[in-house]
This record gives sequence, structure tokens and C-alpha cells, in this order.
Amino acid sequence: MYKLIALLLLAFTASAQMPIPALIPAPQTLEPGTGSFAITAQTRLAILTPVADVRRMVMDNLPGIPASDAPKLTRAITVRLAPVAGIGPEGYDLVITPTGVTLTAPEAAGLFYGLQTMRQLMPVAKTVRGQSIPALHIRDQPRFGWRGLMLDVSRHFFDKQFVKRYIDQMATYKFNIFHWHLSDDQGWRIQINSLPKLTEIGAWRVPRTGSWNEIENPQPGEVPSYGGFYTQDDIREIVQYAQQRNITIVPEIDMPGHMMAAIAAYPALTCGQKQVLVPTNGKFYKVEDNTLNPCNYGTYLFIDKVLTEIAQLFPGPYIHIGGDEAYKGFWSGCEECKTTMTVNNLKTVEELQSYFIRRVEKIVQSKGKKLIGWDEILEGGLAPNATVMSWRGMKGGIEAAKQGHPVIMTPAQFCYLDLYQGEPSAEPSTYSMARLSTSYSFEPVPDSVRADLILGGQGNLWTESVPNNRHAEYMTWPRAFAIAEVLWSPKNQRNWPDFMKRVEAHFKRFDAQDVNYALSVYNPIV
Ligand code: TNX
Repeated sequence: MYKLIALLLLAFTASAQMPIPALIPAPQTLEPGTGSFAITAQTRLAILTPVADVRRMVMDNLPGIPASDAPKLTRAITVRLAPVAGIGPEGYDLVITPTGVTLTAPEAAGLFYGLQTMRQLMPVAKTVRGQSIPALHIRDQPRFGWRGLMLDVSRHFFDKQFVKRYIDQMATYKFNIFHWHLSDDQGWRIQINSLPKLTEIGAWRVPRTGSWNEIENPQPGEVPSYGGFYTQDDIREIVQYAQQRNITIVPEIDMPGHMMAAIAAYPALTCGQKQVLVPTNGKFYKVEDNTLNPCNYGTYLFIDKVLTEIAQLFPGPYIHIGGDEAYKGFWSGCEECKTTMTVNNLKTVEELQSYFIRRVEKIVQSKGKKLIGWDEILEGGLAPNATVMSWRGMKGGIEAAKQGHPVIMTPAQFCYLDLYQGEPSAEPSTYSMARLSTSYSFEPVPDSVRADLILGGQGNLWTESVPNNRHAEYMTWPRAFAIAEVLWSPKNQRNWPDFMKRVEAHFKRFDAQDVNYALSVYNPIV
């Protein structure tokens, strides 16, 4: 009798409709099935590809389930590399029934994302075995090929372990670009063997009080007390770590402005050749001290050396050269620049900046890479093959697309992760506002431009006021959930109330993983 009841109960749970799972980003299509698939000690992985890297990737993402090459497996999780009609390289098809799971994708990237979806279907637990996943059929692929997050490691340094953890979180939410802002005024963070002072001097700063004058005149006995950098071995390790998670790293070396750390190490890079120190965050420093001299051959030799090593370290196709907020006014008072402008018939400092970026583009291309810059590189004329990252709203991106250039949309009001996300008096100090609901309403493709030129978008975490790991996570999540969904899921499926329910479920996952996030979404603006 009891056996019969138990059997009936089992049959009932197996056939009951499970709730629609809280997936972020939402998949392209999801048809709920009946019942669920239980992962038991008997479950085996049938990986139908001989490619060793792919087999390892599958096993890493479903740890504890043994792979088997036995020809007839029952109740198996079958993973196949095979074409699926209508599904591109990052897409996948996932069928879950009570008797088996089949994940099919045309490429390893799609399998990886199918596995991320499977992991999200499981409540967070240390082991995969023992979990049940709901029966369903998902066909999924991203809306955009560029789904990025940017981390500024100059204004505050984030170590290798943190960067890997950040990359893990990104991969879970199907981001595929990690834009690594490796240099800025407040610190140079990547070892360059041919220019050792960049990290011996440029990676370290002395906290100061007072005005910029004191920064120019160091006091004897002061020692650097804040800083850090990645060795080239660290970089190679992180590049490989990201590659295993379908994440391409886009390194950024910001020039000609935002260069004070490099200038502190090599003062000859500026017109005045003045000795400066690596500045601290929030302290006054003269911006004209942070700008390279675009009119001296030595500057281009320096850039060539840096980009030679950058190109060797990062296998991805792009190098980001910054280009934002350069203090160009200073150049018109520089004797060398007066000559350069006359000889090259450059009428304005904007044209001089464009001359600089064009020369840098030639260097980037000589290393086999493509140039990306912030939207200021439009001023004075775009370099011929540049990709533009639009941050001052969408207008720079629209203008670049009209000129036929590829664009990444990252307008500050939707995509900046360093801004307030709730009532400022209840939040860590920063400036301006980007609510979760605002980030969720971001639409990367404006009317009036060729949609194929909009590669995608990204969230940017600037860290002037983000001093540590927990704070970086707090600023990133949940806004990066919204950006992940904007960049992956179909536009017409966006649904704020449903998204908020799923955000709640993912907060619980983060609690279990000890990842920090902001609850400020509940915090009304007064
Ligand atoms: C502008 S966005 C900057 C950064 C700052 C950021 C602060 C951009 C290309 N430049 O240098 O960190 O604002 O939100």
C-alpha cells in the first residue's frame, strides 16, 4: 500500500509542470515540458566529440558526472557538436525530458552557453549530482556578438584572483568580452618588459593631501603605499582562463590623455618633460600633465614598444587605445606641435589628435590588430578602420555608424556601473545616477543607423570611488544582469516585472556564493 502511494507520488512529481526557471539572460525560446530530469549517481555524460578541449570544458561545467563512451546509455546527458538549423556559433539547443538531456550546438561557444543555462536551472549547490532540472526545450542564441563588461584596474587595483572571479561571474551571465582598462593616470598595471619603469614607478602612488603643487614637489622620505600590477605570466594565465569561458579580452592602453602614470615613469613623453608623480584618486592634478606629446617621434616609439608586447600577450583581434578626454589645448603652446601642425597642415588641435590616432592605428595594424577608441576619436576625423565606443550618449556611435564604422554602444546614463543606483544618501559616494530600471531600458540600436554596424554594448565599471572587491561587485550587480539581458535576449521579450522576479532568484544564488550586490533597486529616489 505504502509502496503504491510512493509510486503514485513519484509519478505525480515527475509529470507535474515545474515553474518556469529564473534564467538570466532570458533565452530566445523556452517551451516548458512535463516533469524533470534527476541527475543521480548513475547519470553519465555522453560527449559526442573527440575534441579534447571541448570534452574538458563540458566536464568542468558539470563536475562530478562521469563521462562514458558506452554506445547505449540510458538516462544520459548527451552533448553534441553539430549544426542546428537557424542557430549561430554562440547558440545552442537544449532538450530536457525525464529520461534524458540533449545539448546540441554548432560550436564550443554554444555548448558553453548551454551548460551555463543548465547550471542556472539547478538551485545553487556544491555538487551537480542530486539535482533535478525541469523538462523543457530551449533554443537560444545571442542578439549581439559584443556583450562586454569593462573593469578599470588603474584607479584601484584588483588582483588576479578577483579578476578571475569577475570573469566567472561574467561567463555565467553570457558576457563574452572583458574590456580591461589597464592604464590611466592613477596607475599603470601591466608589465612591459622593454619599459620596466612603467611598473617600477607607474604602478605605485604616494597618498597625498593638499594641492597639485605638492604632487609636483615630492617630499623626501615619502614611499609609495598603494599600487600593484599584473606580470606577463599573470596576464597569460588570465587570458587562458577567459578563453576557456568564451571571453575575449580587449586590453586598453588609454592615450594620449589619461597617461600620467606612464609620464611619471618616462617624463620625456610630454612636451614640457616635467617630472610628475602618479596621482591619487580625487586629488587635484593638472590635466595638462597627463597628455602625451603627439609631435615627437619618441612618443610613437614608446607606443610601438608597448603595443608590441600587448599584441603578443592578448590573442583577441582588438586593442583599445582610449582617446578620451585628452587635454588638447596644451598642445597649441608646445613648440614641437607648432611645427608638426604647420608641416602637416593641421588647423586645429582636434585635427592634431586625429593625426595622432591615425598614426597609432598604423602601429596597431602593424601588430595585426584592429583599433577601438572612445568616441572622442571622431573629433578631427576618424582613423580609417577604427571601431568607436560611444560613451557620451549614443550620438558619437550614431555619427560613426553613419560614416560606415563599427560601433559599440556604452552610453553612460545606461551602462556606467560607477554611478549611483539608488537614493544617494543611502549609497556609497559617487556621482550621477543609473538605476537598474534605466539599464534595463537600454536599446543599443538607434533608429536611423545600419543595425549590422552596432556590434553590441557593454557595462563599464570605473573605479575612482570603488576601492575594493566587495564594492566592485556591489556596483556591478544587479545592473550587469540588466545589461546581459539587453545584449543577449530578443528585444520584444523584455519584461521588467518578470526580470525583477528573476533578479530576486539570482540574489539568492549570489548569497550562496558570497558575491556582493546592491539592493538599491528597492530604494526610491526622493
Ligand atoms: C569618464 S568614460 C571617463 C573615465 C572616468 C569616468 C567616470 C571615459 C572614456 N572616460 O576616465 O573614469 O568618466 O564615470
